[in-house]
Amino acid sequence: MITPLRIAIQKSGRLQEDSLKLLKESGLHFSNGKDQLKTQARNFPIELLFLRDDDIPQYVEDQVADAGIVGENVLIEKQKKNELVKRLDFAKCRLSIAVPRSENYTGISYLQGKNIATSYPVIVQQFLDKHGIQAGIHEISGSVEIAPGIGLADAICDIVSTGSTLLSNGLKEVETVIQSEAVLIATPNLPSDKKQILDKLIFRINAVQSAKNNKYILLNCPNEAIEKITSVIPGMKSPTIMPLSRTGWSSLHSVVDENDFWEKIDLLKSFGAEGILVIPIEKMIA
Ligand code: PRT
Ligand code: ZN
Repeated sequence: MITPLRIAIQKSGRLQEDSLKLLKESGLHFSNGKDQLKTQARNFPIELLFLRDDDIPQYVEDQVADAGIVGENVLIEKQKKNELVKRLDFAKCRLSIAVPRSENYTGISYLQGKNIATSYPVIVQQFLDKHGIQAGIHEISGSVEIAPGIGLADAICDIVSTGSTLLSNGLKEVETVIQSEAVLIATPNLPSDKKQILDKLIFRINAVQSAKNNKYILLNCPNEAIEKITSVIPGMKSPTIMPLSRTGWSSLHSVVDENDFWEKIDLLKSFGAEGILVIPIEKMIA
């Protein structure tokens, strides 16, 4: 029997839903009943452990879990023996320093001798050291944003996404310390049977991610425009061209990167493309 690869994901919170969604899109079927501590995929040798995100790096270091999904902020803060295997493109945020809006912040030297409240003392210390600043770090585990208001600290360092939490607490963001997103981590030097399972999973995640970043495009064009259009949307190898029943016209199928999609559409229209259809792709393997 194959020993399953054990992956730790967040039990509840901001990472849980997207972690499960990614694994499901990668073709794993499992039941995830509420309050379960672990579950086994029905069609793939993977077992999921549901844990608090802060504990995942330690479990991975101890090899109780072989891999895990955490925010990069937690990975860096915990300083465990974890390998960053893959960035996962969700739960994007940044860890930033913020000060009361009324303060005249002139630059990083403002922080010299000040007190900073944070749940990320290691990352903050690294940041201060890098800039040669001496400041006090006051570690608190939650509601960091209220610290300046109650006189606990002069500044805070916390996760920012939209910025509305800072705004509603009378704070302004003054320095970005790190950018973060969800990451897949693993124990370094996994045994080869488990490494093989992890590699298969990574292959599938890559297919899911490429599909998200690309669209399938179909259009009609006069035959003389095929060459120009192909140079704009070359696709994976080359576009598929099929003749239309109307003489002198073809249907061209290709793949286009989501990011430069609108810009390319304008160009394609200027070359004479018509009847452009753009369709989502579910999985994409180059
Ligand atoms: O219970 P457990 O310990 O597992 O969860 P947790 O409460 O520690 O973590 P959780 O679920 O809040 O966040 C998990 C991970 O999501 C974090 O480690 C980040 O990597 C990522 N993430 C992404 C965020 C946010 N966005 C985010 N906006 N984590 C927290 N926030 C909070 C932030 O702390 C602040 O209070 O949201 C507020 C700021 O949001 P804006 O939109 O107002 O700027
Ligand atoms: Zn946590």
